[in-house]
Amino acid sequence: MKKLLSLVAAAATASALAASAPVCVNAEDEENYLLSCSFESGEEGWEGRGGASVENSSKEASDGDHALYCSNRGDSWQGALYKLDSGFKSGETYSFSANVMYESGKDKDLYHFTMQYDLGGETVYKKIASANILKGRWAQLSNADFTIPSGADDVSIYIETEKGSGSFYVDDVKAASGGTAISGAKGGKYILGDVNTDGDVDVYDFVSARKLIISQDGDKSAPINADVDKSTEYEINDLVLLNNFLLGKIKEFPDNTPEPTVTPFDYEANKQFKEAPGDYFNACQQQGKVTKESYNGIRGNKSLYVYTPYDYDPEKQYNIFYLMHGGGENENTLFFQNDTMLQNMLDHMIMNGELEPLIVVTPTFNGSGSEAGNFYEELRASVIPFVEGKYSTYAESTSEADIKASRMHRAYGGFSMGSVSTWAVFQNDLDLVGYFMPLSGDHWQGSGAYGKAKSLADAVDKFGYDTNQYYIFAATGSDDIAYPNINPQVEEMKKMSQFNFTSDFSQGNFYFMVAPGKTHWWGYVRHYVYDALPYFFHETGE
Ligand code: FER
Repeated sequence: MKKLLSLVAAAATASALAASAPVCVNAEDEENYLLSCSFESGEEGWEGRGGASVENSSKEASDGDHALYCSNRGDSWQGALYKLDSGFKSGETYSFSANVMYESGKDKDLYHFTMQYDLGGETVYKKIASANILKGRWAQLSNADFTIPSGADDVSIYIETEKGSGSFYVDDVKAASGGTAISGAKGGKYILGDVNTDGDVDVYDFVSARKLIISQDGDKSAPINADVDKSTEYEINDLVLLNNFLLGKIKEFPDNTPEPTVTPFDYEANKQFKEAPGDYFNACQQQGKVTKESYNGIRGNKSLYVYTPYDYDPEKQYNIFYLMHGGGENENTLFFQNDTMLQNMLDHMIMNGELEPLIVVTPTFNGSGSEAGNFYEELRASVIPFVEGKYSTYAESTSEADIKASRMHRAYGGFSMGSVSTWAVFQNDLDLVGYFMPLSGDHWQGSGAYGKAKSLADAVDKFGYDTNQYYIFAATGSDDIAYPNINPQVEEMKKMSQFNFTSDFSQGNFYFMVAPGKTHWWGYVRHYVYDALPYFFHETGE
């Protein structure tokens, strides 16, 4: 009864309200809200947009005990949506507010509170409010003067992100008549100098900043708001700059952002098999070069091939990908066989901007004493030092320290027995390699699916890496003879905290792509390389 009364009162005071109240308005609401979603009693009419899921959650809340949790997002525009009812009139101005929070991924992320409507036969998307919000902090997205354009029909509001597909929480979504100040979460936004993250830059931030400098782990615990010069580290210079800013000696902070060593990438969270265009296997007008090299390593004299991209410049640094052949094949397989023609594919991908120029090496596990399962020893002792001493990669020298320091610019993959060698490289050389592409082959260490997965997880723990410091893009065909071997291993890995399953590597580190109907053949597998390789080398591991 109380609920009904408050709705009636709200309808009486706000002229723009329709007879039927929105699902969200409930008994606790103050009377001047046209909409108020507290999520204390379910999803309250909200739905997933474009395939995302929404559910009521009691894990987090900006107010009360519940919030709306939005997950299973495949893309940045998939989010949480609410259809406004006819109480909201086109041509009228409203005040909108929503609190948003996310728990994992980047330190800050750009969120949008967006309106969607039909106008003159077209769907229009218009940002109500946007903010760069800090990970783990509730932040308010609000706009007190937002006009729904005249003629707009079928109006919805939703929360989305600029990039990525991470999960987030929404709480306390409110609307009132235009000009109404709606209070929401305070602070929680990326504002340079807002060290205590309360939403203002003032002397209290200087007090917090000074405390952080004095404390032992100040650099680690400082919010990114304290790194006012964007150097990626919080240090004395930031404190001095904040002081000068507060005293009015400087009007803005200098930008000391370091030169990026990786490029950003718009990952798909659920990457599906896609064949390379047919002409990618014909000769390209901008050709790289394939050079045969011989080296004398721990398993004797052997050959390998090195692909250098079109316009290779030894003064520049290149990412490097070691790609291993399967059983009964050799170092020639990848570049000189009709069902591979990898050079042409790489040339086209690079020419068309799908892949940054990189070096690709095809070694072999053939040779006396050498086999797929122990190639990791030769990779460490002989192959990487030989190749990267001669070609320009991110390794500053061939010392083990410099090879380790450049591991996020190094990938290893392989097909069939080459995939067996890839899992072994993961288990034994994780300190040298950051990205892995096992194709149509399982791990041959550990017993049973669980044992295989466990031996990989144990390796992670032994080396001591965090989940943002190694990435696996595995693939095979649904009709591949190796599928029944890999799939159970993948299912066990998914249950382990070391592996977070998604192809959005800004959110997780492990993916398994299954190509419908494909069998155990390079003619298919080369397309997995086409799909997976662009996903590598975009994470810093920091
Ligand atoms: C597998 C891993 C490797 C697999 C086959 C191989 C059938 C290689 C076989 C060969 O080269 O003979 O999971 O599944």
